[in-house]
Amino acid sequence: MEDDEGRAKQVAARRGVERVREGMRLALGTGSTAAAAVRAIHERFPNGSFDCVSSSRATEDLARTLGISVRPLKSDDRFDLMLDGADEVTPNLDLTKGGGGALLREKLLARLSHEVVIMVDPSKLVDRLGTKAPIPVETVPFARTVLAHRFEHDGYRVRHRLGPDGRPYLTDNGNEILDLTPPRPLDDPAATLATLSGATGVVEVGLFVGLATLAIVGYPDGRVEERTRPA
Ligand code: A5P
Repeated sequence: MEDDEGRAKQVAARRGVERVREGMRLALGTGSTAAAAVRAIHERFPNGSFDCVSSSRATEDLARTLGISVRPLKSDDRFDLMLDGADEVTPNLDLTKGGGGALLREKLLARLSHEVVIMVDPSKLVDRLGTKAPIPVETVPFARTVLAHRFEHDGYRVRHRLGPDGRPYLTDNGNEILDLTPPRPLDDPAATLATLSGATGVVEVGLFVGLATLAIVGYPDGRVEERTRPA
């Protein structure tokens, strides 16, 4: 990550990792910024011991390569801290997530985490969700065509996510993803989330409303801004 965006993500990730303490129960997110955070954890605590669960195989593989052990989720799990990226962040700390396809596991881990710290570069800041990034909707494969038709009818531009090989992208849960571009940015993301989630065959929606506790915005020149949710 050598460009401005990459530098900004590194800056945000390093600041996020300043919140990590030895022995913490950590939920690890997915994507390039979350990966930068995992590398920064390794740099800061080369022999550190943590209790980690990951939101994706990709992050799990990276952590293990660095000697950070990752275990499966347990029924009564709670995490001190989740470190993750996002595709969009509003002033309210509502998020669009799932550009990396890990939305379901990310949302579950965020719900189980005391602190959910989102690290981004400034390109992710928006006034309203649905401005820059599509809304990823994870669907069971059987329902995908029906859901695509329905969402198009509801006014969304719908793109069926494909993998690099041109075949349907499959999540770690074996599901497919529809990326929805709304006709206009969302005035009420909670309402949109409720409507999309209610469609039969939808597994999870990449709108994260009221889950983030802190957003860290890194800039390529090393500056950092921290944003909390307005009271
Ligand atoms: C993964 O599914 C996503 O939610 C990522 O957190 C999001 O796409 C941000 O990714 P980058 O950190 O790579 O920009």
